[in-house]
Amino acid sequence: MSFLFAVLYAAYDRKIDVPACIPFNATFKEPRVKQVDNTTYEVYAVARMWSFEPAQIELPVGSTVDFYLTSNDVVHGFNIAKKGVNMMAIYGAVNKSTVKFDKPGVYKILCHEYCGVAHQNMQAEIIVNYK
Ligand SMILES: [Cu+2]
Repeated sequence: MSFLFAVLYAAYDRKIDVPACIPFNATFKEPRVKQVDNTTYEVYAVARMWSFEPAQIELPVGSTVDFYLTSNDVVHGFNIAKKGVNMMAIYGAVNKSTVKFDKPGVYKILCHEYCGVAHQNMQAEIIVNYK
């Protein structure tokens, strides 16, 4: 129990979103980037053997992004290293994490859960730049 509080406190203190599991429906299997307002985006990411869609995501500096993640087949990982994001992509389930991109750069998304022969090629990228 105290571990849970420690995790929640750490997340709150560092302003890191705790990944959440949300109810699944088929619309989460349509990969897309949706702009909600000037600084807020939703990314619907779908992992499959052996790629992520969308494979390239372009965002302006200062964006806050809700990532909704699911898998089309086996379990995959979804790691944005520079952002400390570490989620699992699971068929029939949706995981969510919110990330703010304050600095320009290329942020690699890597699969960190072994998922078959081409696992090591499984990546995507987020390009954050000034508009
Ligand atoms: Cu993999």
